[in-house]
Amino acid sequence: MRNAIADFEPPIDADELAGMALEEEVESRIVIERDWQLQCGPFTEETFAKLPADKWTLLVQAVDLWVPEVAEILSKFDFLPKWRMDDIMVSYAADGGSVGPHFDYYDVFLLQGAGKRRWQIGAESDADCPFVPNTELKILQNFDPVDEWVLEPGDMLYLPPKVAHHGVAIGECTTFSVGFRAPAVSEMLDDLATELLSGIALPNHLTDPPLTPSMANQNISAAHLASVRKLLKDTLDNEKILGEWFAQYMTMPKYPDLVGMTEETRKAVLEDGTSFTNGEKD
Ligand SMILES: [Mn+2]
Repeated sequence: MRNAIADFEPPIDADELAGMALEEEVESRIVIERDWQLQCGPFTEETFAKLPADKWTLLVQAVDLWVPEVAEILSKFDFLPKWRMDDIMVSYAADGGSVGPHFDYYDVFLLQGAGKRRWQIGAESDADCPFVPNTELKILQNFDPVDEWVLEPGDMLYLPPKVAHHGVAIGECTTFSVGFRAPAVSEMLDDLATELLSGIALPNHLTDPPLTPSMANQNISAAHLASVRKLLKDTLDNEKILGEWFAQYMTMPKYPDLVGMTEETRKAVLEDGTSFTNGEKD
């Protein structure tokens, strides 16, 4: 989207971003292309003094929670439910800086701040794609660009989940990444189970399918699996349990321990009018 935000003036610059990365409460990372090194903040002045001249990136998570002018950008996304949004990550890249070709599991709007960045996109990818060895970063070993755009201040690229992408700074630049929440099913089931254990009485337990004498010596049969599946499905089919858990889950603050400092507020309302704030029923 060319000129998604006309006359966009980035509400935070590289120096301010680097300043944030010195703070203990702020989640930040530096990626250096040489050997694809990943360093995690908080950083010191010395960290920045030792960086190479080019090809590195500083990424600061949830800048919207610390800088009201950055949070203001979220008002441009009011065509989407607020509880779907995760945070605005702001990155600064030195000339040629990138975090390597990769894919994410979440939707993201990439809003160009200062300077220019060339974005290339590739095929839809998943965890089975080969990654570059010897780095913690999940960088795609094979990346074949199928399209590319050079983004200038105020331009925006929307990326659906799993689309391989590679953004390389042309000169110094900053990028504002408006990312969605996309929890994995394992994370959701873990949280749902914890929620169920902590309160709601569920009188349902596993029972047998109709048994026959021969089943005593059988392996786990499809009929047994069907019983398990039905029990789990019946639990998920409970609209109240699922709805209230989900609303709590999606309104959990990104940094629960810092709510007093960041004033992070996440809200969602169910169709029956029950409202939730920061993981609690109002
Ligand atoms: Mn990405």
